[in-house]
Amino acid sequence: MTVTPVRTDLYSQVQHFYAHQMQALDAGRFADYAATFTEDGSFQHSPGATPAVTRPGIVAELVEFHRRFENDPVQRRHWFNHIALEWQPDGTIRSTVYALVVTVRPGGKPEIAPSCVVHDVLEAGEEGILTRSRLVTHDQMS
Ligand code: SDN
Repeated sequence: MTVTPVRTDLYSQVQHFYAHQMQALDAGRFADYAATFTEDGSFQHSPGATPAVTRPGIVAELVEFHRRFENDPVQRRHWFNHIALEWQPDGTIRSTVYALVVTVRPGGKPEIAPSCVVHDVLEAGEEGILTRSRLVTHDQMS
C-alpha cells in the first residue's frame, strides 16, 4: 500500500480545524459549527437521515437532533483520530476520520456510542479550511 504524503503544515492545520469545529459542536455552539462548512455545505450525521444543506440548514438539524437531550444532563464529546488525507483532482481534500462519540452524565461512567467513520470533503483556501460535505457512517449499522 502506498500512502501519498501530505504537507505537515496542512495536516496540522486540519487537526487544528477539527479541534475547534468539534469543540464548538460539543459546547452546543451550533452556529459556530455550521460556520466551519462552506455556504452550500452538506452534513449527514447518521445513516438514513436527510442531509442538512447550507449553514442555516445545519443549525436547524442540530437543534432538532439535540431536543432529545433537553432534560438530560449528558455531555457528549466527539473524539477524532486517524485522520487520513488525500488530495483529489479537483483541488479538494478527502478526509477520512475515525470518530468516537463519548457520553457521560454527572456521576456516571463514560460510554462510547456510537463508533463512527467520518467522510469529509474539505476545501483549503485563503481563509483556512472549510468542510464542503460530511457523511458520518456508524459501525453498528454495517
Ligand atoms: O458532527 C459530527 C457528528 C455528529 O454530529 C453526530 C451527531 O449524532 C449529531 C462529526 C463526526 C461524527 C458525528 C457523529 C454523530 C453521531 C450522531 C448520532 C448519535 O449520536 O446517536
